[in-house]
Amino acid sequence: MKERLALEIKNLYGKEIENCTNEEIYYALLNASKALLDEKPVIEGEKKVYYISAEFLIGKLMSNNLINLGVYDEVAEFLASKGKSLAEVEEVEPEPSLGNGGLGRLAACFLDSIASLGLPGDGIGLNYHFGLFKQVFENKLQTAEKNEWIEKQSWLTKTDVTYDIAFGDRVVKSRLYDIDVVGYEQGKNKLHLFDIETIDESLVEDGISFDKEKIEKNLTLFLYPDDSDEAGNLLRIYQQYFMVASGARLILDEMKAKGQDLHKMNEYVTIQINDTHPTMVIPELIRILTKEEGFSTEEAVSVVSKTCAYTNHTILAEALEKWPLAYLEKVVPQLVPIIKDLDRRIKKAYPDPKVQIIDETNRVHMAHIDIHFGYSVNGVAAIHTEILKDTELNHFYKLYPNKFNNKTNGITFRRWLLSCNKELTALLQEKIGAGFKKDAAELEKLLAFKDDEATLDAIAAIKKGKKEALAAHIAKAEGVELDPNSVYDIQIKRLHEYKRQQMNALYIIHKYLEIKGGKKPATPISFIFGAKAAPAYVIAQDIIHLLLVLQEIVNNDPEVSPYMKVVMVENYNVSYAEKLIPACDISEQISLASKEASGTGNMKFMLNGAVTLGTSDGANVEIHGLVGDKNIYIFGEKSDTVIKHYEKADYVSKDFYEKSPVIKEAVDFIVSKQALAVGQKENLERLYNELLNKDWFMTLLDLEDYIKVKDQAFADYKDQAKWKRMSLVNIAKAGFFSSDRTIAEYNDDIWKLR
Ligand code: 26V
Repeated sequence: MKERLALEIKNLYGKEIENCTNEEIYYALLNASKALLDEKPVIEGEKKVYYISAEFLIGKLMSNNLINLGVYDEVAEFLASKGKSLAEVEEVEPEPSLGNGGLGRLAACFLDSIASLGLPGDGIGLNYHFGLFKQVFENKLQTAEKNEWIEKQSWLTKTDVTYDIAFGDRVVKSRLYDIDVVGYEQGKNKLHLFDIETIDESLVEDGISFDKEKIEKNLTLFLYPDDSDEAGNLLRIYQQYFMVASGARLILDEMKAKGQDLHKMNEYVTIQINDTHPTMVIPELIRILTKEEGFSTEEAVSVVSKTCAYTNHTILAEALEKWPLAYLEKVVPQLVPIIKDLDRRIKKAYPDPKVQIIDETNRVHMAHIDIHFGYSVNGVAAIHTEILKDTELNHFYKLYPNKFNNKTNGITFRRWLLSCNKELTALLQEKIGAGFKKDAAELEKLLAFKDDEATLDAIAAIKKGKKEALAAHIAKAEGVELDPNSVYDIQIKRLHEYKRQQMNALYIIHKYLEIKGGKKPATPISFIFGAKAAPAYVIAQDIIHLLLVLQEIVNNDPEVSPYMKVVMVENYNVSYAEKLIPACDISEQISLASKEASGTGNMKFMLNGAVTLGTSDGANVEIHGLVGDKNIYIFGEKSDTVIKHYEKADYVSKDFYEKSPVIKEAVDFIVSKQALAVGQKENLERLYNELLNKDWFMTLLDLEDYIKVKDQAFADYKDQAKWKRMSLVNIAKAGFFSSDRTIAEYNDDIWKLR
């Protein structure tokens, strides 16, 4: 690899590496890496999985690819010998933002694990030119800008594959772009991203606004454009059909090229449908098989149903897609007779209105298509799957108990340990050998060092180094000075009321007022946030505003700032996560129990030695089970209690506000003179009223317990001997959350690849 890189640099620039900029080195390294990737064998097998997803939040690829190609150290050492830093070179890469959050990042981790396990499996998605928006703060409010990431030279390879995709009112040409996905010391698979040939980037005016009706020009401009209006919703349907119609063609073409019999499709192919966004692949395949391949409807429905499997990632009603039939009639009229036929079959077989595909208001329930006409339905954490079976999808579970299964999420350790925490990786290797890199369960060997002071100190020293590095980055990027000796308390995830960043904000207010009243914390605290809010989600914007208001009040108060700081980092993304996670002491996982399907940030933090402060929700429950009561901070009402509150509609936030002076004081601060002096009246008052009169995600229900347990965690941090042991146990028990384990389970139970 050294020689390749040196040659590349000589050919491209005709000068020595020492005299190259990081940018020049990056593009030379990109070429050299792509050449090495070209030589990797494609992973082959009798049966292949296609993971179809509207999101693949892949992040920057250089570091991961070099690690998986087995050349990272060689390149780093070579560059160091020339006075260059690979870490700085990696910074040059623009970050694609092809996902919102957990669902998209999970898809990226899964592709890494599928290839690393040597399984044949490709991703199918869309090549959004500006991805998710870039977040910029102005006047303590979020604004959105386009995120450009596609350059002349990139990991994307333009292919010759094109398809004509017909909509009700137009035909659009799709073109396939590929990104190689190389496994860890393995061959490669592909991420297939479809784009339109006629894209017009100049359609984007200021910020992220554009003409939503010019489909031929806008279809792949952005990920999930604003769906608060009809044009936005229609565009989403155009995007979804464009993705699945192109994907279906590709799958069938690949089968034909291999001489496989379409009538036995399920023996050669399995399609994993990531949430409901790719659901139209089911009627589309049925349409192609009947209209073009001479299948009877009966046979087409049967073979497609044995080929497609569905993963559910949320129980939030507003996130479960239900498209008005009229929208489908406009965008994809060719699918409507098929969807109506599927609906008739269900109405005939099952009278229960709760399981129908088309409801009485003519909305098409996409998840219902997946469940009836797929062969597997899985949730993404144990408690989530139980809630699906017992409550949300109980009517379906009764019909098809054998389709339901759980696949607890995982994360790729290549990115979330080997790449983002090389220091910890090296220490682990020294203590327990390199086996954990291939078999994450071997991390448990670290437990033998639970009482070994040298190991505990070494882990703590690595954490300290990461906290210093993060402080330096935040000082530069956000202009906020953090004390690396303070406790780093971090909440990073999409902004949503169910994730309850507002509860964390209320704790901060509480702590601020305590310090003003003379009660100082044992150790200074840094409260760190990162979150993007959907542009049309008003209350989420208000919560961001509150956090930025608190940042200004707290950090500028000389009485308080030596004891606590608040920072909301701008444009939180995968690269920022890679800096934040290794530096964290306390991982905030405080969703309202039952609402967070799994969470995957919780796993990344744990793997890097943070201790979880969380509710009994999603994968927190499994983390709790693994580390035991002593190595986690759990608070709040359990999911069954929460579900009962919803059923009885008996939660009244004002009661909690009126009963508790602590709660009242914190909530009132939002509209205090002090807050209004630095914040916007409209935003703060709206949030205050929401908390007092609605509080749909029950912030005030758990606030007192949250304060109590969080105070305990901060007090315990003072006992460093205890804390270091907790940190070690969390690392040692994280092996279960390797996405290699998750993918092995998908394969054993659902895909059965050969
Ligand atoms: C989507 C939407 C769209 C409309 C407005 C509100 C809303 C709220 C939530 C969502 C989430 C869609 C699905 C999703 O991203 N689920 C996440 O999937 C992760 C991977 O399985 C999991 O770890 C997270 O807990 C889950 O929220």
